[in-house]
Amino acid sequence: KTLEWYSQSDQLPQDMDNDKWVFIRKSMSYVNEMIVMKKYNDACLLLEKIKKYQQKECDGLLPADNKFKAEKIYNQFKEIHIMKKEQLVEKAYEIAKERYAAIGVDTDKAIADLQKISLSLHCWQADDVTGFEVQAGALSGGIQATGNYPGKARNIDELRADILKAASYIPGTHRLNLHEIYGDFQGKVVDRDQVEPEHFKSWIEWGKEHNMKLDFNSTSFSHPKSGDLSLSNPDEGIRQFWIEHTKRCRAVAEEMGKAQGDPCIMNLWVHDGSKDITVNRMKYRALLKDSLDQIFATEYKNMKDCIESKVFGIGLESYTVGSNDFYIGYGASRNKMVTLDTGHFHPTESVADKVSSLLLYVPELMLHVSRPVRWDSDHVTIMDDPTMELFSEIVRCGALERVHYGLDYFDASINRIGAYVVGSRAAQKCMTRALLEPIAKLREY
Ligand code: RNT
Ligand code: ZN
Repeated sequence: KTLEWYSQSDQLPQDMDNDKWVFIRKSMSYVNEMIVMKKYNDACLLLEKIKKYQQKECDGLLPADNKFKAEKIYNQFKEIHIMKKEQLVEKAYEIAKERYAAIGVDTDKAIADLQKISLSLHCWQADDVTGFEVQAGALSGGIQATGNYPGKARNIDELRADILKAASYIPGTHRLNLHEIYGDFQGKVVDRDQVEPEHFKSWIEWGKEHNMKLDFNSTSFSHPKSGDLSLSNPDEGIRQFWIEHTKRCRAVAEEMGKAQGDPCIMNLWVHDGSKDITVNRMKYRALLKDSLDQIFATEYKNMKDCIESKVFGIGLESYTVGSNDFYIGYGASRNKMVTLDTGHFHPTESVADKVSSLLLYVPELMLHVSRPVRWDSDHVTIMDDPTMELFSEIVRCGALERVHYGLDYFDASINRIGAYVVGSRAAQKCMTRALLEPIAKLREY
């Protein structure tokens, strides 16, 4: 059996009898009229009659009662849609809170913990790691930003504007991670061994004004003296040049930390390595170790050092002086913070697994959250398994406050401000998920 269903505006069959025709054409208009006249009782009575009529005419083919109920519930749902977005979020949150509480997770605490986490936004996504040196050369040191999407920041003002724009889309309070080549050099040639805190004065002021604390990095790449070896260079003149540079960078970081009343974290990564096989692995590492000891001889109160290893760079594939083993040994023996760049390990190596081991031997960890695709390609961070696992491990280790959360990627093929926003929010989502894990419950099993 089939049922033909006509609405008021449908073309009705020629042979339909008159009563039915009048009913279909007019009944809903009467209902409307009564509603307009505020005769709600009459409208209800009429609707009741329509229902009876439909039941009589349809010969048992009306949809089942619970289908009607379902539709009514669905309609309420539509009302919810019109509710203010905020109310909707709050309602959903209340429901989630109850469900999480049932498995021992305090969602209010998770949110409070998340609020405390500042990301250190890397300044170099805005301009493909170019910086503001007057004498700037091409990007070197085995790293590459590929793509030519329009909108690359061309100067300090554009870069600052981009960072602020990005930050406006990222909930929370965040830090800015500067590289030495991003100094405010005022059109002057300032070589790397000449850098002074004054070149970062305007950054310090800018940071204060915008409530962004600063972190810092020495810059070994994109310089005529970079070559393949900087702090491990057997040429004593070149090695001392980079030692001087790095010492001065620590002094800059100290000033930043002092001005912001919070330690400035200074990362030390050098690209040193060789394209082909070397028989001098020990020699270069001994030189790097000695350089680091010279650099770190001065103790500072307002800055903290961290050291970053790597597997290989482009053009430096066969040997990396600052390998993972090298810096773990150095960090553990000198009580230095170690930087874990998620792109600096073998593709199937779990960075998450390193957190607990390292935290037993080094004071703190710095993260360079990135997304390697086949190599250290520095794609924008997304909410993927390795990143989720990394953040989960930090939470499971109870180490939220012993970790600093830097980002490190540079994708020039997409909107650069979007890259900051997507990567930062993805990192925050990974952290949210990590904070919501029912750890106590899982540990019962
Ligand atoms: C390079 C390192 C390093 C750089 C920045 C620009 O492989 O990850 O941290 O990305 O210093
Ligand atoms: Zn890095």
